[in-house]
Amino acid sequence: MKKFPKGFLWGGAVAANQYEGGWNEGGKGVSVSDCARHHLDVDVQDYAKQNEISTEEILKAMKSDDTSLYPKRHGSDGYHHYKEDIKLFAEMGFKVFRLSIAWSRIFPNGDDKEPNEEGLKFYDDVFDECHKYGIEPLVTMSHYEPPINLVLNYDGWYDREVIDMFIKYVDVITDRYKDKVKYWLTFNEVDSMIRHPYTTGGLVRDRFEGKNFTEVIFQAMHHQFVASALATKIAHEKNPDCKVGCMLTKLTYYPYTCKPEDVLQAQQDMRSTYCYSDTQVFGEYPAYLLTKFKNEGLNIKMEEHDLEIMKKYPVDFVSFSYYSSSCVAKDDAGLKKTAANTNIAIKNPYIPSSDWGWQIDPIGLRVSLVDLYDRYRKPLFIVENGLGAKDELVNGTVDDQYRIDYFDAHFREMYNAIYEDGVDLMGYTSWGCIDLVSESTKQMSKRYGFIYVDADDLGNGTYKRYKKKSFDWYKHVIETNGSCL
Ligand code: BGP
Repeated sequence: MKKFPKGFLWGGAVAANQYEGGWNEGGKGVSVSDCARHHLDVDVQDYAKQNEISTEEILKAMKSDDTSLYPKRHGSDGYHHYKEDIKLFAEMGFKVFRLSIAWSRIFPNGDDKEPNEEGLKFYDDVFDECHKYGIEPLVTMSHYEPPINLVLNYDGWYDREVIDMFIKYVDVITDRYKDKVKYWLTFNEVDSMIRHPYTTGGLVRDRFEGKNFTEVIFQAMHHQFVASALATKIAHEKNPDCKVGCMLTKLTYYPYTCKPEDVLQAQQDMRSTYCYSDTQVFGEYPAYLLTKFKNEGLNIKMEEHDLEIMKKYPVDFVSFSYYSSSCVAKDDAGLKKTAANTNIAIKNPYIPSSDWGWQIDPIGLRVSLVDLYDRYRKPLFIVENGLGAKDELVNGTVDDQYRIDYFDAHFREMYNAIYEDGVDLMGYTSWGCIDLVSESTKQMSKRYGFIYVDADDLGNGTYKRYKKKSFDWYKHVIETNGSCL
């Protein structure tokens, strides 16, 4: 195989709320994710339900010290291990490390007058550590981390005031790190407001009684679109050479059969996931979304300059997460559903599934890359992809050949997309390059990493790090810039 393009950014990704731990250290405030409860008793199929939370539950969580019930509070204990971890990433040859800044480390309550210097200093140290090894940080400004105060004393992202608070936070971080961070992402999986409004938007259903909750969700999303455009503007003002991207969940739908009704259904479902990135790339709402607002009677309040701001400051590149593809049919009664994060997905009989029922489809990654590039003609960045599996530590390592096979197949399709389809792909960061707490299950046992972290689902363990078999394999891929595949 030829090498991947010169300068291709190989690396890995984490998010503060799943990796850092140290939830109440260094002056950090409580975030929505710190209150997200362990759901040992809930099947992953009930993903949507897991993400519903009540005000009462939040108040209970705030008083609780039980980190086994709230395992994201431990994460992988990256707050105390980041130097060791970045050294391991450097050993693998990472060119880029994607992480998020926890908003509540910088502004513990979101509405504080002054930022928390200890939090700012923490990320200074993290970025310095990356640069020590020539690793470029790729920073998500918001990855399911609004301070809980914005939920309890405001209405989360439904509240227009939250835009100003977020912009103040963005102003502080883009100024402080202008010489250390070249790549920014505004909101992780901006479309996920639909699937988990609490973690994405700080929206708690029981606080909106009497209101149309779909309208609440789209209002909050509108505020994030405006905030994303303003964040792009500010980041460019602080450092004209920096690049700012949007980040979407790349859900790829195939029609279950060639029945025209199924084809239409798949097209409509694809459209309903693209419409959010369309807004951030083209700087305007697509006709599809405006029609939906009209047809469903959703009255989204927009201020005079909102649309102008969105148009003026679109993103520079398009990043996305890709885990699986799925099928849809017009009439899906009786068809087997997948365990993907959506209730419209039907099991595809031609492809295998992960331990969690997420269907594994490397060709779907190529399909996604081509679709996105043809649609946007902007550089693409795969910022999440990987296999969540039940790893077993034996004699200080994990024989995760299944993970190597997964990556190998996906990398080949990236190669094809670049060299056969002409896609401009900037880089690739595998999700959870070091084991961390899963977003959907809130469990450590759904592992993605090249590095094993000794901790269980209840947060017990030594938190010692161990290299898995895939560690050396990925190292070799990066060393040869993909030509060993
Ligand atoms: C994405 C999120 C990540 C991550 C990933 C894997 O949607 O951006 O935060 O968790 O999915 O999902 P899970 O952890 O549920 O396996």
